[in-house]
Amino acid sequence: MDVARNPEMADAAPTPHEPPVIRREDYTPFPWLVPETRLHFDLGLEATRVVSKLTVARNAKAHRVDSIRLNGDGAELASVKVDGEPISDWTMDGDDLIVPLSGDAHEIEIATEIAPSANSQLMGLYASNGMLCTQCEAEGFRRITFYPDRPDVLSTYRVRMEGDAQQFPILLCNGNKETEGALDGGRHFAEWHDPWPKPSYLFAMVAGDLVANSSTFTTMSGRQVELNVWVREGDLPRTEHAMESLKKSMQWDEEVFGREYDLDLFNIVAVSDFNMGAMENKGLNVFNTKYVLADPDTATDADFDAIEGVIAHEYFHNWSGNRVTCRDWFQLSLKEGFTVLRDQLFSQDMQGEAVKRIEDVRILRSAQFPEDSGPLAHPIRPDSYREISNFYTATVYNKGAEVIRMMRSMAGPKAFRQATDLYFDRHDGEAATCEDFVKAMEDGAGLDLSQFRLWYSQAGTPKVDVTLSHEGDIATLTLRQTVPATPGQPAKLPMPIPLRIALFDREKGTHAGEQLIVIDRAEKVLSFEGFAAAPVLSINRGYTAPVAIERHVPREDLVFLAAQDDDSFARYEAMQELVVGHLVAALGDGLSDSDREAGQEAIASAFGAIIADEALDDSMRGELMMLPSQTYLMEQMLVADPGRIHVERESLKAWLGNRFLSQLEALHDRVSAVPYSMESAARGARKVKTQALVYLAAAAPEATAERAWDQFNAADNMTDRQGALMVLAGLEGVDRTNALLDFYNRYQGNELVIDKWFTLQALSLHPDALAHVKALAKHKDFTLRNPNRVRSLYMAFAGNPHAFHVASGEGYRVLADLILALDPINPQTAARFVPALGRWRRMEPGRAALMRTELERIAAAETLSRDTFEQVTRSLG
Ligand code: B3K
Ligand code: ZN
Repeated sequence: MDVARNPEMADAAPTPHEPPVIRREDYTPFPWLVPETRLHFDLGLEATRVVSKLTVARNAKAHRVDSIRLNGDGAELASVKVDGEPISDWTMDGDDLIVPLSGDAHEIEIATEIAPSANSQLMGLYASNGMLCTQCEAEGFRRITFYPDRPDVLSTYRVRMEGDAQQFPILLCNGNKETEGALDGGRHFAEWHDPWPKPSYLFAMVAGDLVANSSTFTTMSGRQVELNVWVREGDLPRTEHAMESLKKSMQWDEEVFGREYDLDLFNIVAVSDFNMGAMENKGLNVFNTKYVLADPDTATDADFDAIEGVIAHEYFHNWSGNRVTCRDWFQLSLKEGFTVLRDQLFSQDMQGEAVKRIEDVRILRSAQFPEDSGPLAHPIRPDSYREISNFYTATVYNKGAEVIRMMRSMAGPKAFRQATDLYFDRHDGEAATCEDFVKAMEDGAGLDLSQFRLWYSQAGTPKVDVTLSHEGDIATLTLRQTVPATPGQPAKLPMPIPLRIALFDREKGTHAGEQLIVIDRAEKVLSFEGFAAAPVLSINRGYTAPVAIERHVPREDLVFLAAQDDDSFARYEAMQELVVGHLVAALGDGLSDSDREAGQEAIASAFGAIIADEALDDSMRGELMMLPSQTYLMEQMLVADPGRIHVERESLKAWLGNRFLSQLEALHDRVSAVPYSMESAARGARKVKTQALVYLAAAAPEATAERAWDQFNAADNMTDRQGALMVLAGLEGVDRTNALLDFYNRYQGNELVIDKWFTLQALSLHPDALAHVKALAKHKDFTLRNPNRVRSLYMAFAGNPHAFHVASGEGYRVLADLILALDPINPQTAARFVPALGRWRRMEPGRAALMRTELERIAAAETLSRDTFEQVTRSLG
């Protein structure tokens, strides 16, 4: 919906009409039940006609109203009938259709016409590469027909699709196909029935020229399920990994959560134009091609893992989301937080627990922490919104998963499983709330979560201040928590924070076992006897709580933990802290030469141990070698100067590269000799290969350009090729140009790989990265119509501090121009770029002012979508 300025206010300051605020506390049940929905589609790319028939009956649990509100958004209304008779006393309230109803049960028939080809928002029914597909979550169904488009209205759907048999040979919908057949004039039809009542956001339909990778899965009760991964013809050879991932997910959900699939058919369709990763529509998941298509030549190891994770996520929604859905959109984390946790646990089992945990925490810190400390901070269960699409956030998803993970840590896996069983039993077929989930956790796992519920209502990343003192044979641990103020929430209460800890004997290098402590007050003091010497504290092992730990310990303790903690996460964490502590000190008041040297030497000692440790597998070595991201470093500082952070971080990289030049070269040589396979050892080798190259490039750019060029040419897989190109893209010289050209020519026409080509340049360390981004925006392959392409260039750019944050403010201008140009085309995707500018308060004053100026320029635009309006006003607020 576009928000136009009120013409009567022409003389006053231009204030766009404000879209209304929707509040959680205003929830009321819908006055009507809709037991059955029948839809008839006459499909066409330019025009599709829709007839919907709803049986409705009064909801005894709601107030009586003598009309029904059917939400709409842009569909052209052709006719309205009630109980078979055309009526004319319907009215419009904004976009909604109000139909008067006096009896207790009726049949409503609505005819609409929509234009899929003109739908650039990619919400509702739209065209992509000549096929038709849908995206209805959160409020897209109302763009197809007028309907009670809210998640607490559950209905069973019968759908008839009719269309040209040549243009749309494959007709897919939710549930099971009941009949199909030919019609006159080269047309055909299919009729689908989904026996499971569902809200409209889970409706899906696809019509197009597709081919399938087909297989079967037999469930634990012996049901044979037909599985299909539908793609465009040329893409079929790249679907096997998706199919295998689906089967593994189905098996795992039975084994670990006792959840069985409930239809005879499970379809996945890959589409190129998609606003996000994928969508869990009942029995018909629609996926971004990025999360389906893979082979070693075109997808990296990380791509393979992401596909496995997203396929699992969408499949797991069949229970956590579809069988038990959300009462209203404020409860989004009920399905998303829980499903993210489920996909994380699955991937831990598939790929290895330690590395997956590190990766998930890295995502939390780089995406969620900045959100939680900025103007867009919100609790995992928000209290209000203007546009729900803006709340599919790292907070709702990733922090939501962490909150459930904490309950699991406190309960233990067995009791947690009892609680999830109870939750599914109790709420199957219902639209539930976060409170229902917590209650099931309490009843099923025997926990008292009264105070823990604060995690659902309070925003902000808690900080835990840790001090360990030692006297006699007693070690005393003092833990103090504070939850920072966030917009609308100035004062906070202490929350229960579960932390797994261990105390190491620093001489022996061992500990007497770990324990879980829960800080449930502002301050907690714990004493531990039997320590003749001060122990080394390992805390938040496995990252049991999504908090920021601030510990006051000697640097040698961090070196000790980085070199030998038996908890892999804690080892990684110690290394990160060592580096963060050093860089933050250097960026503060500066370091004396001796302090700088001491800091660097401590890092070198841990880094040296990591590259030499033969007991470490390469996959973990690769993780431990990674420096904290610049975004995370910015987050550690009250006021950040991105230019200085970049210089300090790069110089530490170069220093380490120089210091360990020969070891890193030897390491690169060793892992380069490992042949390609998907085995974990070979994957680890590839990770280390590019990591080694990164340090070498910082230390010795010219020699490394040659090494990277060799890696690029020798590569028989995308991981090595992309790794080498990433390094080359940051260097000057002919190898850079040649590699970029070679890569482009080799993969021209492969959308997903060309996306990588855009990303590598936008993310590069090259001093002219900003100029490259501007040039790439004019490249013939660039388009604002495809969200993957837009993100491949501009998300990468916004995540590249040295390009985005150039002191002149030009980077901010480039991003604001993009937002303004994209907003009228695809508001949901446009609004996703606003948070990058919203960080202005945490920047040094010069950049802060420039960022604000750009936000104000966007706010002053003639028309703005509800999505962008909300993000910009909150960011300025
Ligand atoms: N549930 C969808 C997300 C829909 C986003 C709508 N703006 C994908 C997922 O989380 O599985
Ligand atoms: Zn999800």
